[in-house]
Amino acid sequence: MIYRYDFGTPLETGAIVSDVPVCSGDIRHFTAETDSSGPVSLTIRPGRDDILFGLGETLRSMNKRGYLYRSWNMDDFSHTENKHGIYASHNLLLFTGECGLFGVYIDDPGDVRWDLGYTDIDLVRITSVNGNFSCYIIEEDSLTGICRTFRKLTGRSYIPPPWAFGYIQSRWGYASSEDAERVLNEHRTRHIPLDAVSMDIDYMDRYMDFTWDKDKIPDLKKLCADMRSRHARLIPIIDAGVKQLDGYSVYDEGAEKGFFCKKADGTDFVAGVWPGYSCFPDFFRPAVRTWFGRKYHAMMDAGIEGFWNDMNEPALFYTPEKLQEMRNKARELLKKDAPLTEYETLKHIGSDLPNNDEDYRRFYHVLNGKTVRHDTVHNIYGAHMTMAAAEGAKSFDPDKRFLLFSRSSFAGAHRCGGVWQGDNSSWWSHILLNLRMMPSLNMAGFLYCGADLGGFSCDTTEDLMTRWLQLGVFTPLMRNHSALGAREQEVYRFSTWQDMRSVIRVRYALIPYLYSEFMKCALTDSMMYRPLAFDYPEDPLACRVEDQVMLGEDCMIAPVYEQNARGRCVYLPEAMLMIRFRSPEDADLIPLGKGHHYIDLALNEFPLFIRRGHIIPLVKAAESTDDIDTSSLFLYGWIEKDTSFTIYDDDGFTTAPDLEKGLRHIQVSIRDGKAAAGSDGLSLSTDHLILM
Ligand code: MIG
Repeated sequence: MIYRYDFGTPLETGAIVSDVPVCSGDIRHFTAETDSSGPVSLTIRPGRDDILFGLGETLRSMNKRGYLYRSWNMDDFSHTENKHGIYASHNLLLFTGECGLFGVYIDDPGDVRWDLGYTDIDLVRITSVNGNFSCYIIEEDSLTGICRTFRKLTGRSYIPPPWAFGYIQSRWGYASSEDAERVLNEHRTRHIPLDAVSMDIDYMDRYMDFTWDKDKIPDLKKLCADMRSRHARLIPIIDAGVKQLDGYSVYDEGAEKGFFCKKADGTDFVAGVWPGYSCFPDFFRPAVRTWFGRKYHAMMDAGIEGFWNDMNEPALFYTPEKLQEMRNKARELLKKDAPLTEYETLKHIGSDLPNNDEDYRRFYHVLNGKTVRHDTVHNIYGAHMTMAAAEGAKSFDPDKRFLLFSRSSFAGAHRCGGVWQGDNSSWWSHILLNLRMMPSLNMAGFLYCGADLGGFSCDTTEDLMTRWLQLGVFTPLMRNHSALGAREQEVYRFSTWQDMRSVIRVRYALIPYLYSEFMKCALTDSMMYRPLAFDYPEDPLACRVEDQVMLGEDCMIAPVYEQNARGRCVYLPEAMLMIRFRSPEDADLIPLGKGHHYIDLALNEFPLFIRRGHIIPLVKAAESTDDIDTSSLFLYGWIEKDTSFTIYDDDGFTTAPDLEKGLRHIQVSIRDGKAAAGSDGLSLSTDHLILM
């Protein structure tokens, strides 16, 4: 059941796709407090042990209890525990425990504060700073059910092409045809699987969107074709800001048509980002989205099939106004023989420049014909850039899937693309952060997601890279990305690259299964990654596990995330078969009972747990998704009686996938202590089934 309550004058966020009538009377579960100055708060006193899940892309634990979060999309490359939010706002929070079982979604495009027991451990206070929003209360009989209903409210998740499940190598600094080809060569000569190379901002001509530097990439079409012939693809980045430069067609057109965000005086708002002073497309207007979306066509014409959209919070390095203020203040300080404290002040003036709240109040959008100031709709900007890109893909070829992932997002963008988790660091704690964010992103509908494997900022280490890849095997987006200046971390740079290759090869052996699970989840509004509490709500130990996650219908994952650990403790909420992988061809099968286990895991080993009674198929590893042979399946599982399982497959192309048509049911029967499986046109190996 969904209940909707409106406060103030709600603004259209683009998140909601179904009509829910507005309820009158008191809001369920919460007490609403309105403040004449604008803010509206919803409060509730959950039981001390009640658990809160959700908030999508936020830091800290899966159980969000006990901290203060803020929905305010922010370009922040330091993902430390003291932060209240990062690039995205996913305003869905689930409650389970004495206070009941329900979800609350705050459809507010502006600043929202989530005091989840920070001020008072027993009090939850959700505050909309502007007080204009719709609140949806979702009641179902399970956490999974609440998330499914949320998806009914906000629409089906984005479906990527199957090659998006391949391994992607990226680095800030890749700029040219030679860079892309070198990376591909290094992988192919060593037989390290690879499906795509992603290009960062340096490929562009002076950081201008939709251009490419002809000295670095003389023939994009040829580059794409050459890479395709070697079963790989190129994924360029596109930033939100458009360089303000006369003669640059994207700028000229946008300025002439009035498509950029404006200041109060009607002139275009400009801020400095990578290209220098830039203008920001007003993505909320359908005409602007159509225009910007079509700009992607030139690269699609050349053969590009995937893009990543960045800097769309939008990130602002500085505005001319703020810069002037800083100059004035600095001049003041430098005039006199200032004491040291004033130099401290000087330092702060500088660090105040980027992403400044005052700058976010300096420009306006047109949303549904109404002029709105940016800060009141800040959190839906990036989502609308994703929508523009998705519309562009659709107008280019309505029957083809493109890979799109974005840094900033809001509910609604999950229909149009995936997300990556932004600028993490090469820290061990960020493996865990990667893991914990997957289920909460899934709750909000973002199924296609993943983090920069190996870590973006800081220098990675060989063991960190290995352990992180071992988690990346199970994330839909499996991309190794790092920052300019950080240690180079392509797999082939390391002495143990063969072990890392084995990890990636396990990924390729699992791709048909992962794709199948992903598609089943997308087509049934389910979650591919879930906290254990979603599947074992009656098991109090399972409900508090923060370092293991359920994967699809059949599996659980538990990565190693500590340096020098040679294994870890794992809690099994039921009996499971552990596959301890060293490579697809070299793995131990160990049946384990419910309870706590210490699992020995050398650096080149990592586990996958399959629920007893379930079967998953693996295939022979390949060097690209093009080369995967899905006609021979190797079945893994621990079963005691005849068992069936289903896998989904399709042409990977259609934008209208049909679940029923794509499902294949496979029956495994046990006769005289031996398993036999049959299915038309498939060769099935039962050698890896444990029977007892
Ligand atoms: O200000 O394009 O999150 O992945 O490498 C940094 C350069 C801009 C931030 C992205 C990161 C990317 C980087 N970008």
